[in-house]
Amino acid sequence: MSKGNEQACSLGSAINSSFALFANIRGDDSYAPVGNSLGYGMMRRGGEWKIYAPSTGLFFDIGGKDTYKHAKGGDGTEWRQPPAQGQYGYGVDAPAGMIRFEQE
Ligand SMILES: [Ca+2]
Repeated sequence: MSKGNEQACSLGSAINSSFALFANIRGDDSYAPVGNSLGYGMMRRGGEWKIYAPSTGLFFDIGGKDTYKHAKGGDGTEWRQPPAQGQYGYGVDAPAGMIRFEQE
């Protein structure tokens, strides 16, 4: 992948009706991905594919003091992909321990 390629995806990024999970536990990490990364769902299909077979990308980093060289991401923060039909992305950098999701 070339630097600045917005079509690139990595580190918890899903494309075309897939699911991707990136999970890192402990350690001081440095992330410098390019493009749609760090929890991103990309869909190049239309129609019913977006409704019945979405793309979901999740990025979890639990523990450590981490640095991010990307528009998304940050130590001790969470981020979410802007809503779009069939495309779901979420990332969290949490302190040591565990993460829990609750339905609102
Ligand atoms: Ca870490």
